[in-house]
Amino acid sequence: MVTKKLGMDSEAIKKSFVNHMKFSLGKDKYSATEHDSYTSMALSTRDRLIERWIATQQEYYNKNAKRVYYLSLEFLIGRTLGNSLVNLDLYGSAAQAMKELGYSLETIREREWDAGLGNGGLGRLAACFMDSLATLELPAVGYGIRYDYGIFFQSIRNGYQVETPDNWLRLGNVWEFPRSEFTYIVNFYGQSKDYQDEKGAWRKQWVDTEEIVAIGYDTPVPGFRNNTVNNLRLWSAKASREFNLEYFNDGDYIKAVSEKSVSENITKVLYPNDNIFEGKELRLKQEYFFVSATIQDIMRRYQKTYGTDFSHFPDQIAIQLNDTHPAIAIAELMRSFVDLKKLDWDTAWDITVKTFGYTNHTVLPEALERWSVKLLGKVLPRHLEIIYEINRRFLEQIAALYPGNNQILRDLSIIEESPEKKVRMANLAIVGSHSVNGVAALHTEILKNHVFKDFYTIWPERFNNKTNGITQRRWLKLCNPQLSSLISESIGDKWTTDLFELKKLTPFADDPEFRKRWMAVKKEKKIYLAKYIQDHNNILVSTDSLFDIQVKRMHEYKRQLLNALHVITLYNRIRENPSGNFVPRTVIFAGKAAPGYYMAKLIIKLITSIADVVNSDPVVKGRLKVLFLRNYAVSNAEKIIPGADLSEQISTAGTEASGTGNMKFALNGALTIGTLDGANVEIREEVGAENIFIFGMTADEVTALKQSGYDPLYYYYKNRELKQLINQIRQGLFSPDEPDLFKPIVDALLYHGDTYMLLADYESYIQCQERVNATFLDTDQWARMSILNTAHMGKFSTDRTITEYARDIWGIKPVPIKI
Ligand code: D6G
Repeated sequence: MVTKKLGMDSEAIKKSFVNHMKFSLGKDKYSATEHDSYTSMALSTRDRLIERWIATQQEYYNKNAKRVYYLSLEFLIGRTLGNSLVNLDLYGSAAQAMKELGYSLETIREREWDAGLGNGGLGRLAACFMDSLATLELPAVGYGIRYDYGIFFQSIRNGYQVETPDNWLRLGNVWEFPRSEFTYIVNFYGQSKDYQDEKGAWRKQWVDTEEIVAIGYDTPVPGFRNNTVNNLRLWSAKASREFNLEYFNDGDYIKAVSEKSVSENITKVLYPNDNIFEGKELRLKQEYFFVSATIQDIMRRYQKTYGTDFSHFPDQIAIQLNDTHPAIAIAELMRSFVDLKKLDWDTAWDITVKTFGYTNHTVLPEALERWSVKLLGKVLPRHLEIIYEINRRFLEQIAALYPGNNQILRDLSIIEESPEKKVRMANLAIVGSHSVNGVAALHTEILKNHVFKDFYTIWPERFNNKTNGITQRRWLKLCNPQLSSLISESIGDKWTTDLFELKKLTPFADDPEFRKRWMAVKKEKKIYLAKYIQDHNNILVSTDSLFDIQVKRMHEYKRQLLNALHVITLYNRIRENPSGNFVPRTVIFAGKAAPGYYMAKLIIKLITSIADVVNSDPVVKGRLKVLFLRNYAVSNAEKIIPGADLSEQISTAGTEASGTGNMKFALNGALTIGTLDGANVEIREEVGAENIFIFGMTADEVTALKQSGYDPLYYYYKNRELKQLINQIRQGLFSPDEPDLFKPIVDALLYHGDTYMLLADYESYIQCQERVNATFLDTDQWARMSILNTAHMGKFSTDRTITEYARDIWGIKPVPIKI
């Protein structure tokens, strides 16, 4: 029997919707809740994904195509309904269908809870990559963890961040399919033992382990306007049946069953750290758990075709490590080949290195994963042995290259000797991969010339740059339909799959009529954002003011504090000259702080305290407003970013690997104020220095100043306004009930070395903000710059990024899907 393809018109969608309401949910118009309407709409959309999904997966087997496996501990997906509708080209008919049934698609979409399975940029990048892989018809599978609890929900109480758990699955998740047939046993603890195999050879065996079962949950990921639907497979932990037999035998049934939940804890919660390494045992278990299940799954798929002939492995399989979080996969693949498949070490190692690629995401020393040898040896004893063997062979090579040079051996070694023995996961990842890439040009240069300098000297061919990107389907078409329509009306809609098309907007910057329409759309998005702020944060803002926005994770290196210092400067200036002319500003912050990151949380409190003082001062009324929006997430980013006039990208040069928020803002026509850090450097190259506000030290100047002895007090005494505002913080102007509250912040700046050099960049930042004000007053000029920013964002599509990965690192080709 041949089933017919499901209809894509509004009539067909109405039918699906009504059917799902009745037969999938068992509801009628009397009992249906808003969430039921969301679910019915989502299921109707899902039906249309499934046909393409099955066809895609079949075709990959038929064509025996090489696939890339993208291993990431985070996939920050956000909502899926709107995105699926856009990619299926179904949004219009779905909206129509809902209208005819008396619903609003926009309202329905608001019912969907974000899949917050990530912290920030790294996780969102993985989600954008999945979108581009499918759009480019590339055979890919994403592998990760299905956390029961994603990134915490942030509320603000008394100005402080308060975390509550994000039980995102409580109402179910229509987008996932549990695949109980893809279950694997994952082992932990135990010991490594020698034994003689049937041929008399001595081998290693990992025994006396604790077993946990991994179950795969599949989520379809559609490409844009094609038939490709790739697979995202996320693992969930289940206790194995045998696990507590001993207790059963002892008759302690209750203990056996309750211990079950302990092993299921592995996939319970996402670690809420962004750019901070916390060497916790449970985290190590998460990393190994998902890696082990993934490698077994990849092996199963490979062996379906090739059995025990592993010679085709690197021609069939590319594995990309999204940071070092999955880097234990290198040892696991070696274990699988050598211990389980009985390959000799050299053959196994050759395949392994050809298979893996490693993406580095940060140069911050506190973010680099260094597992204690003791812990790794306890949890994964056999892997520790393998890592030692990899290291032994590697250092032998190095010693031959650099006879007598112990320093280089110490620097390159996978094992750090003192003060405590640690496994450097980045070193393991580099040694075990044929490709190492940074995520922006500047970042890759820093890797080559500083962080991994010696590795670069011995293996220059391994290093390459892949500047990050964003998917324009979510970050323009879906989140800003108004600007999308204006653009498509003017230059057609090819930009949806070829972002370089946007450069056709360039001549429109000189068209006064177009500029007017452009700014009218901007205004509409500001009004929409203002309404969101009013509804969710209960604050009224003026849409005539300059919307100055910094939204991202809270981290000292990102320097939200520098932005706050600018706010105080503006406040003081208005207070000192109440009748002066000031460009009205609304300064908007949002972002989560890691729950254990004391300084980041104190900075949130400082910002909310400044907001309390500024927003209630009648002198500044109508000229300055400050707000901290709670719970920054993908779904509200889609509302916040299109409403921005100014995008704050002000990290200390040399600290932010790339940034992707910077790209999202510029794509939506915001102007950037930023340092020459991460991808800002390339954004400036693309939009032209005259269309971006750059300030502060370069990465080289930062290094030089650090080396020559940086003295923050020098800047404090030199700049009157800076001194004044630091004194105000110190004296409790923003914390009258607790004057010493922000002393740790002042101390960090003045007496503990001001690690991120805010004081050195302060003056240049303030002057740059003055240029922003002057430009904002010239509406025509601002509009021109805004259009030119959007026009020159072509490079920053993940379509470009992924094309480069596929060509340079993975060696994979598109597989078009016909149905
Ligand atoms: C998805 C869709 C399903 C397909 C499966 C393939 O769940 O139709 O059978 O992927 O999984 P693998 O065989 O590639 O693991």
